[in-house]
Amino acid sequence: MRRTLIAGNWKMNGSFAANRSLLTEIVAGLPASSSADVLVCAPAPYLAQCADVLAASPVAWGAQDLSVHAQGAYTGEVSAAMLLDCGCRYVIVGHSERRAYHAESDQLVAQKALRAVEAGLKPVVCVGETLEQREGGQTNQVVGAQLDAVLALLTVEQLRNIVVAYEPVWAIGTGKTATPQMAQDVHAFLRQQIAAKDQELGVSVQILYGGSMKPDNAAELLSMADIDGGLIGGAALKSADFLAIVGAV
Ligand code: 3PY
Repeated sequence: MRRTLIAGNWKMNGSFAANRSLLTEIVAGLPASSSADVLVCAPAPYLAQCADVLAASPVAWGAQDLSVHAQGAYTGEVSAAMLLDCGCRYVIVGHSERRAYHAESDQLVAQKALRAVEAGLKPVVCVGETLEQREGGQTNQVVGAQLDAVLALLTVEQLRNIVVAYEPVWAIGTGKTATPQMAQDVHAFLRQQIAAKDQELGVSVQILYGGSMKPDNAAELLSMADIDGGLIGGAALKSADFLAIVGAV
């Protein structure tokens, strides 16, 4: 049975003071009997703070991106080894904001996913279509190609350590959410694609939904058969909202 993962993507938000309150409130408010795994993905300068505040808690922390290079003369980049040094277990790769604003291709995202698993990190591989692509009937083709690049580069053994996140671009930061059935249809398609690579992987890989998941739509989205959790944007910055989503599991 797949576990549910509720992951916060803080994006480029936070400060030492604000993070301390947010993290402390999340830890204090976690439902005692929750069956969900909880993760926060913080900006790189705050990962050591996450390690400090969360070390004795059940909340995991991770990064929002990593370098495709292992080390060396890559000014501004953060390596997988550095993320591990900060205690990260997960790293987001291929978020649509990186694909759109930093021209990350499907191939680069796949290489980053490979770099992450080789180092012992779990990549949360984001896929998603734009509004234009959805309206043009290209959703499966687009997310299929994004996922395929990862499925082609990683071995079945390595793929056991990935998480997939379906985030329709038109639902990110817009307040618009895919209906549970729209999301389920894409999740089922992605799962089929993973199963075509390896039947058992199709059963075991977690597929999260992202794109304006909020307390008032989380329970319905999370009740769908192939939705194994959420990658939460804005609502991850407010402890009450984030905890309400964890509580919806
Ligand atoms: C959002 O929900 O806005 C996200 O992009 C989560 O990654």
